Amino acid sequence: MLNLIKDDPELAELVYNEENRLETTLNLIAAENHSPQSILEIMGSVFNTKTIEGYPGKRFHAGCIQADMVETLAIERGKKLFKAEYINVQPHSGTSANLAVYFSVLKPGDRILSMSLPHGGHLSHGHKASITSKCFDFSHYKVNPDTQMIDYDQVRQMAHCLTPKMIVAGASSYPRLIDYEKMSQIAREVSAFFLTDMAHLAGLVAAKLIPSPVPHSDFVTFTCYKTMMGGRGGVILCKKAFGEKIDKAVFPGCQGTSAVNLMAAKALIFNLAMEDKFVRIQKKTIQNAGIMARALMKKGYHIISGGTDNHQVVIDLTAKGISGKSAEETLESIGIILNRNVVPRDENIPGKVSGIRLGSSAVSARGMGEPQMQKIIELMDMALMNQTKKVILNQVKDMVLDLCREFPINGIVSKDK
Ligand code: DSN
Repeated sequence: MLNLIKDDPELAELVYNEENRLETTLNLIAAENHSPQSILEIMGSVFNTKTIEGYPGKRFHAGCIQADMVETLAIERGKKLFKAEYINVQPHSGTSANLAVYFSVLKPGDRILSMSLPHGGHLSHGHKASITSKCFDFSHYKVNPDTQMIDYDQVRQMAHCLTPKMIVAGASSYPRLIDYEKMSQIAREVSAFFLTDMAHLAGLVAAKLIPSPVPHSDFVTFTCYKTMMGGRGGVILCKKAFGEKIDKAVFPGCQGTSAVNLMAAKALIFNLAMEDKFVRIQKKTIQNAGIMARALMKKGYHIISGGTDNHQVVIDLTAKGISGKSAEETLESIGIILNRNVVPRDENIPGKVSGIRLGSSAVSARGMGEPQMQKIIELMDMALMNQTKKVILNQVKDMVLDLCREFPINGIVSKDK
């Protein structure tokens, strides 16, 4: 950071403060993780400079020898890791990846069936505020009101009634496994393409700890910075038959020049994901989420779907008389960082957010296990039950800080020495 300190001390200080914030707080944001230092290094490398358009061997600018090798490495490693027939590593984000998939085989206005956002879906699955809903005609399936899990009979019924051109599986707030085989069967029954967005789950799938959607899906999209522990950016996996269409939809269809530094970070995390250490962290991630869910239920919290099979725990706070926003704010004030989250009951009340979502990835990457998860839930509960009591909140904050100091972030997720 020596050059940054010279060129812009104000920004350098913000970087320093952010490092400090991460070290001194517990990160329970389900869409975040701590990346190896080498990921930060490659993202800030000279590959940031290179402008490229096209694909390896077919570029529109000179000087692409190394860039071609970087993209090829990411392609080869990604295909191997996920056992995919075809891969495109250029999307700038998960939303870009999803847009490219929609535009690769659909025409504007075509119908798509995906999961409703308050029930767990993602903005780019056709939420009214997203451009995706302006380009395509989305309908949304929901979770079963009793089990709060996907109701496959409802999905089938909607698919047969609406005959969508594409069905989307995948969610940003759904703590249960998805039956990809069943979803793909439903898609086949109505001759729809089948896309799975595994943005939240890619690391768990890469570690082979939960079922992979790859064998069952025409297209799979994901991002690399959540459970995957890598840098920013999206990826598309698909059947070989769609490869050419996907490539054209990404460039020049939805994007211009792609980010070589991000593709290099993708190549790097695909390599690290084949190591035992990555698998151990992902195992811990799933165990830790289960421990937190059970500890919360013991304390009387309503856990959406009654548990978790992945890295997420979603809590409906209505019965505790606390809003998602006030829980998020109280917890941030004592150093526990998570996000307020809509839950199924919020779907018809604009602006209402009754829940919070926890993720176990970052604390697991830090090396924490069962005793720390029990402690975190103890501290969370103490803070939420004493939201107006400054003295208690300060005591809890000190205990959070002690826990953070015991488990420093640096070096945790790099290769075993
Ligand atoms: N999809 C958003 C989330 O899950 O929080 C950001 O990745």
